[in-house]
Amino acid sequence: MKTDKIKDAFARVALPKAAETKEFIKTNGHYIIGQYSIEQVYSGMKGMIGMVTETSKLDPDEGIRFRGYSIPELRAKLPKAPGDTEPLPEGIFYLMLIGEMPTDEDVTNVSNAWARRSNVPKHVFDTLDKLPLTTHPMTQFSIAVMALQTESVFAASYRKGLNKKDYWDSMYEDVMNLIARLPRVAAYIYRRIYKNNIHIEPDPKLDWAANFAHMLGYDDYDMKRMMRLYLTLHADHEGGNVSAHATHLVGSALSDPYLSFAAGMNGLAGPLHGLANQEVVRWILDLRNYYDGAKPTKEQLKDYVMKTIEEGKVVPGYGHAVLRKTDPRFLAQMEFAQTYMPDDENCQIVKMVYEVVPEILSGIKKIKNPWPNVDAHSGALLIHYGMQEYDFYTVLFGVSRSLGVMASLLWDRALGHPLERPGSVTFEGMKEKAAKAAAVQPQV
Ligand code: CMX
Repeated sequence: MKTDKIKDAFARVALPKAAETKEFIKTNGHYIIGQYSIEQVYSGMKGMIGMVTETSKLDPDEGIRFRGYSIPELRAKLPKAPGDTEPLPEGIFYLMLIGEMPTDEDVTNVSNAWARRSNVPKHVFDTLDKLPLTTHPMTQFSIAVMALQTESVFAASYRKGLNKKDYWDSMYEDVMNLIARLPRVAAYIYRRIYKNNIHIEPDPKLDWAANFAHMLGYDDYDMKRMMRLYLTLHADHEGGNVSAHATHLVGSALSDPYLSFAAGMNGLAGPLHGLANQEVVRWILDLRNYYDGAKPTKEQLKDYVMKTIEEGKVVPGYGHAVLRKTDPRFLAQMEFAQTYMPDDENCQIVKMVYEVVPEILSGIKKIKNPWPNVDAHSGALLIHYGMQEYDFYTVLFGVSRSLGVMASLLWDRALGHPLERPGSVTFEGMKEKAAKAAAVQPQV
């Protein structure tokens, strides 16, 4: 069989780690590392450590680090296409998967592997063609991923009989094939809905992001550069976010990567998670309409934010379950906008929103984080390059998120992580626990 350098590199780092983890649990498993309050149980398990994720770690104040590297460090250090200023997403995938900063050659290997594995079977397009055009692009994306499941190497191998130790091997094939295929699927959905069903063939000479931009119909260099940044920035946000956790949870039942990723995408499609990127643009366009299309003044903007809150809605793109400062992914996009599109009106409004919203949200006691997240900026960049169809934006997020959640899923299987099955209690059971705790714990 042909050698696969990426697979060999993964086996080199993952297999000894699996043995090390097993030993670690044997010697340290009895230590108590957390005590959680009833409030935390009711708060969606926020802050509870309930899983081990290797690919990235989120610090509330500093933001995300991928294998220890911050966003500015990654923008500087990850390999780039000749002449480009932004990293190739192949590099962040390699970093997350192998845990080592990739060389140019490593990134070329990933690029070539994905180009080779990118064929999408016809029945996937036929499935999409049966859906009403009004089906939301994220629903189409999830259905297409499910249709691709016929190709699962893991599912076929498991059916034949698979040793637990070898799960990771056929998982690797699925992970690489799935990531390779997603840009084609996503571009098909985009052009089917918005470009009269006229499709563009892939160009195997292009890197993953540039080829995606090309198939979407955006061949200018600037959009390709932006796409490389976009697909790098959205790749991962440690293990507990809805898309990562859903992928991990479903994968823990040994559902193959296609089934697991579709679950993650159904979570990403929620407005409190990835769909917020389309909601931000909708909110900005509504705001502009409200003021007859003009760029609003700061006072008008403040009034509009208050109106949103008084109507019982959230200000999209602001707040976060973990972050307590401005998201460095937002800052990277703002810096990109200031460099490449300083006069863009929507980007200026995004900046103005950033100057206005945190102060207002800070004044509302219940809101834990008044600062912008990744979704507050991305839409304005896309509009600048001509992609106005904001219902599609979360699909772009999904293509990028595949990099982190698929790398994590492969680690889950390589380390032999078990079926996930947290305990639950009834309300009566919770009241009993509270009464027992009240008898021995100090009253607040
Ligand atoms: N605008 C108005 N109210 C907000 C708010 C915002 N941007 N962010 C939080 N709040 C409200 C919550 O709705 C909640 O209200 P209730 O108690 O009445 O339900 C309260 O403040 C407390 O929320 P929190 O503890 O600060 O935040 P959570 O961890 O519960 O939720 C998030 C985090 C992201 C869902 C929330 O901040 C939000 O809804 N933001 C807007 C949507 C958004 O941008 N989502 C994208 C996040 C990034 C991503 O995953 O892509």
